[in-house]
Formats: sequence, C-alpha cells, structure tokens
Amino acid sequence: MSKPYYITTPLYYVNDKPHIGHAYTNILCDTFARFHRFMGENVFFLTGTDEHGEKIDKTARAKGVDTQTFVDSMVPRFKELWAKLGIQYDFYIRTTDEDHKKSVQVILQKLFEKGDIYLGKYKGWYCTPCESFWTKMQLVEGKCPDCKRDVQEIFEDNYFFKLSKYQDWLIEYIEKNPDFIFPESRRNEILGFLKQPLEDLCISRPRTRLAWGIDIPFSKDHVVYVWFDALSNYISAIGYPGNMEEFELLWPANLHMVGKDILRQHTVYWPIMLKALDLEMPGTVFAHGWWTMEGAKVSKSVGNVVDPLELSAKYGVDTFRYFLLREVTLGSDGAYSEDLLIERFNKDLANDLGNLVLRTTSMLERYFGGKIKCVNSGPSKLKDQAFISRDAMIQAMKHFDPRAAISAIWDLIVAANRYVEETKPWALAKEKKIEELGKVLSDLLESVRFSGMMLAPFLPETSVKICGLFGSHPTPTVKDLDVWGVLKPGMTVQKGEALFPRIEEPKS
Ligand code: ME8
Repeated sequence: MSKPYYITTPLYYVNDKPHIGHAYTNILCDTFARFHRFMGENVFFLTGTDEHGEKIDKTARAKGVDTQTFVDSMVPRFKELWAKLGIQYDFYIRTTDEDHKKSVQVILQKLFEKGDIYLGKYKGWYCTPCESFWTKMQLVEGKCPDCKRDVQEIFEDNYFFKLSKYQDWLIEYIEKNPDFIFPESRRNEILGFLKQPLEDLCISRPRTRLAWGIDIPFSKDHVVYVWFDALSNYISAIGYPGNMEEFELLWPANLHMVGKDILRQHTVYWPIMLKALDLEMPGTVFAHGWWTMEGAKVSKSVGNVVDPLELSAKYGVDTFRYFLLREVTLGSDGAYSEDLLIERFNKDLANDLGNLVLRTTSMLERYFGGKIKCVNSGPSKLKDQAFISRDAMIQAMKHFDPRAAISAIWDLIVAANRYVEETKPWALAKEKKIEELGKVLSDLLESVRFSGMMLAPFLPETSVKICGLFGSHPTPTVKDLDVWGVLKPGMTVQKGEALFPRIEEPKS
C-alpha cells in the first residue's frame, strides 16, 4: 500500500464546547482530506482532544466535578459537532487514552536517557488565591493576570528539554525546506524568532501544584507539561512506539493544520522533539488565520463565541462550510458576521449554483420530458471551461488555496448561467429548433454534472444531491472528470429541487 496522506488538526482543549474557530480548522482539514481521496489517494485524517493541564483541571474543580468525569462529559460535544458537520476523520485521539499516555512516557524516557532532558530550576510567580503559576511574560504590570493581586516569586525543581541544542539545526532545516511552514509570512516570523537564543523548555509540573497530567517515568514528583503531552499525539495516535508497522506506513504527516496561535509549538518545539527522537519531519505546518467578530478574536475567554451547531442547523452544513472556505484566503484572518454569510448564500449559492441546477433540469423536463435529446459533439465553450476549471481547482488545492479552488468551480457555474442567457433555450423551443435546443441543454447539463463532481471536497451534501440527479456515483474521483459527454441521448436527468432558496433576512 502506498503511503496514505496523513493530515492532522490540533487537539482541542475540552474546558469548553467547540466554537466557530474549531469548526473552521476541522472543516479545512476535512476539505483537504476529501480532496486527496478525490485524487485517488489513501488518506488518514486525525483529530481529537487535549484533556490534561491546569486550565481543564481548574474548570472541572470550579464545577465541582472530578476531572476525568468532566473531560469524559465534554468529548461527546466535539464528536457530535464533527458528525453534524460531516467531518470524515479516521481516528479520534484523546490525550487521556492509555496508549497515548504510555507513548508519551516512552518518548520522555528516550529523551531523558539521551541526555536531552535534565533537572533544573524553574522560576515563576505564584498567585496564592488563584492557585496559579505565572511566567514573567504572563504577568500584567507585575500582578496576577486573572485577579490582579500581588504574586510571589518562587523557584521549582522541574525538568527541561534542551531546545537550545537543536536551534542551529532547526534554522537550517527551515531555511532549506521552503514547504515546511506556510504561509510564508509565518515562516519568516519563526525565522525571526529563532534569531534570539532559544530557551530550554520546561516540560514538567510539580505534582504538588498540578496532579492532572501524565506521570513522568523518572520522577514520582512531577507530571508532564501539557504541550509536550499534546504534541506527541501526532505520533502516538498512529502507533508510536507500540505498533511500528502502522507508524512506518503513516509517518511523516503530510500536513499539520493549526491556527496561528499555536505556530511556535508546532514549528519549534515539535520539530525539535522529532529530531531528538530521530524521526522524520512532517511535510508542512500550515498556520491559518483567526475568525474575528467586531475586531476581536473569537474565543472562549473573550466570550464572543459563535455556535457552529446552531449556525449549521439554521443555514445548512454546506452553507456554513461554503462561507468559511470562500470568505477568506487560507492563512488570512476573517471577520465573521451572519449578514455576510447570508450575502454569500444569496449571491453564490442561491443565484449562481442553485439557480443553474434548477433552471437546466427544469428546462430538460419541460422541453424533453427529462430525457437527453441529443448531444453536442462539436466545439463547446462550456467543455473548454470545464477542463480549465478542473485543472485550476486541482492546482489551487495543491497550493493550499481552497478559496481559489472554489472560485475556479464558480467560473464554470457562472459561464453556464451566462450561456443560458446567450442561447435563450426558451426562444429555441418557441422556434422549434429542437436539435439546437437539445445540444444547448446537453452542454448545460454536462456543466452541472461536472460542477457537482468538483464540489465533492467542498460541499459534500450538495455534491451528492447533484450527482444523484444524473444517477452518478455519490463519491466521484478525479477520473470521473476525464470525460465530458457522459450524457447520451435517451438518458434521464431528474429535475433538481431548489437547493438554496433565497434568504430574505437573518433566520431567528
Ligand atoms: O491550542 N479562529 O487548543 P484550543 C480560527 N490544545 N481558529 C481558531 C479560533 C479562531 N478565532 N479559535 C480557535 C489548543 N481556533 C491546544 C492545541 S495541538 C497538539 C494542542 C482553532 O482548544 C485553531 O485551530 O485552544 C487554533 O489553533 C485551535 O482552535 C486552538 O484550540
């Protein structure tokens, strides 16, 4: 078996339910996963949840529940959302899984024996009322960032991972591998950051302060720092080190999709962890932008969250996916508003796509009882456009640009609508130009069929509906796009439903 395309999402913290930002990353990954399946590749798509650490432990305690019970109660909320959004992942990892915990311990032991982990002193500031430990960077005007009270300087015995030892190697690696970090602005940001000496990473927490974490095999007094634990998931989930056969088939990951907030962990800590373990580097770490609302990042702590379950129930999963994928170029920030979503819906989905499907299939029914009359074997502008759109869509996806990929598909949809206006099938029918009318309709319906197949990675539900009108395979592949002219005289095409009826005002 050839190496599957291995794609990952971040593991989300379970201290609160998922919001639009989490949905965005998973929709992006699902789109790339579907695209690679569409291209005929095997795909392994990993997602999951990050369940250790102080934040989660504190949230559980504030609710008065045992932490394990709390995390167990949160996971179904993520899984339910992924099911509703049609996210086709292959494995869901929880950092509280026994296999994951064992894997993290093996990793720690290896790095400890190699001398890359050592015991040192960790300096920080402690807020007694909040029971929180802060680094200097986190303090606000020297006070606790949560309660603004005084903090005490403390020193702890902790374990450190020797990032500094690998700094020169990392700089050289990033410089020699332009595909490793995307977009380029983020790559430059990391190269800029690496101009300063790298401090070693404190990878433990004293058990007296935080017990909710993975045990450190060489110290009964410490648990693992949550980032070291969480990053290891990308290899623990695929069998490292318990099932090396599976691991060797899947590793290295082709794409780690993350938000720009966690770029440094994925492009500094993670590659160094892998290098220290003598493992290969992932192909690409892509850091996407943030969804904002009224200028602020959508986040649990700001409290301006947009509920993806509610939105997709109101407007449909494909509408939600379409908006997120089409509104911004991957890598940039995007401003979310329901009005913008409705605008996109009415213009692109209702006026362009929905209208094309409904009007072409209705005309076939009205003029020819739903059967293809004859086909156009001569030159065809729509045929030319269909292949241009197909190639542009594929190229755009290879360059991590789903927005441009959708735009390429829309070039065909818009061209087909324009063709209806130019050829005026209703006039041809009136003038009884049956042969010409038949050819025009067959070209239009081929365009609908082509568009429906190309939409599979982006709007999966809509694609299945459109393919269904032609009795075609519900999960097309790129091979289906080799042929224009599948429709033959006598074949039936069903009349489509109104896929996206216009929305006049926000739904309540
Ligand atoms: O950072 N816009 O988990 P997390 C776009 N557990 N994407 C957003 C977003 C926004 N406003 N808000 C969140 C963690 N995201 C760690 C990760 S990985 C080994 C450990 C998305 O629950 C985006 O992908 O805070 C971001 O990187 C991620 O959620 C952070 O999720």
